[in-house]
Amino acid sequence: MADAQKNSGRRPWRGAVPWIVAALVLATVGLPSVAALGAMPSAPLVGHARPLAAPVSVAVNLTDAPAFSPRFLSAPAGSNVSVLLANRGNFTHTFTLAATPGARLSPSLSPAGVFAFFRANGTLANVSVAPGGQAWANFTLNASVGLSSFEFASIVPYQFQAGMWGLLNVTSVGPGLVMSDNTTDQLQFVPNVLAASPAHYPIVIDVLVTNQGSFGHTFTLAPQSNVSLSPANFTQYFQQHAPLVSVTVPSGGGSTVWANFTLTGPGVYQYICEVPGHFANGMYGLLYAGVAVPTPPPPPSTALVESWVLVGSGILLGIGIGVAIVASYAGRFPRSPDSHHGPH
Ligand SMILES: [Cu+2]
Repeated sequence: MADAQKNSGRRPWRGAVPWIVAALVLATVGLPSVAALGAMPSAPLVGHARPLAAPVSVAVNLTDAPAFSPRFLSAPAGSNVSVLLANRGNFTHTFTLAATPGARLSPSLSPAGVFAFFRANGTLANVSVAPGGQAWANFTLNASVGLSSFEFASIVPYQFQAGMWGLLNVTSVGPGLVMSDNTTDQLQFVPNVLAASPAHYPIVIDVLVTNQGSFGHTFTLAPQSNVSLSPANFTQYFQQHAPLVSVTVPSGGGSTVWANFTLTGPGVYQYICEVPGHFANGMYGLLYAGVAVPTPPPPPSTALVESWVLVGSGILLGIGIGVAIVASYAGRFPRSPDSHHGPH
């Protein structure tokens, strides 16, 4: 009889269990995801740049022959090249690399002529290495350099004349960073946010623009960062500041064009479509180079979801507690033997 009393006193609680469990489940499952939603921006569609050419690292010995060993180096266009220079001799040598592709030193040049050559053609690297020492020559091969070769030499007098020269051959053509964008007949760029995080400047960026609609467009990029163009002023602006790139996106679905340009520094660069009326319709985008894409505030719908989850779990918890109170209150009273058949 005591056991039966205990059981009947505990059993009424069971009615509350599903409600409390439901409330807990909603709270534990719903709230974290709502919290995540709240923290997460309504992510704009962002096109991200990706590197194409992997960094290249090579080692070159500088000897008293005098010579570079190896004499011929290779790297793809659009790559960062690091050359570890080790001077194995007893004389100072330099690794002086011409910046002009295809420019070749004439074997008959005097020491002064060698200096003049590098002054005229510029240098991608000019590193002097003491006897027994090591040094790095770091430089970037422009992505749009094309298949070519860059000559390097030691500019210590008479070392070039004695044979201390070599060639860096560009083995493949490729952009530094590539990304893609699309144009639509709704007169929009999709995405209208491009993000690039170049490891260095200048950086060549090649954007493949694909026409998803039938109208023709242009991809025209402002040469200055943080300039806010308007449909009223862009024509005058571009007359005074030549676009970094301006290409025509041919009409017809699926047609593509590459917009290739070189950025000299980080910033937010605006690009627009110059076809009359398109920019006014909102056909522009922003390229964030080395600058974080701003995160917009969470949309109102997130707040709605959040409040409903809170209210919902509160209601369920309230029902559960109510059922538990009623059940425990009812459980204190002895029942008539036929009470479980329901009220008459
Ligand atoms: Cu357009």
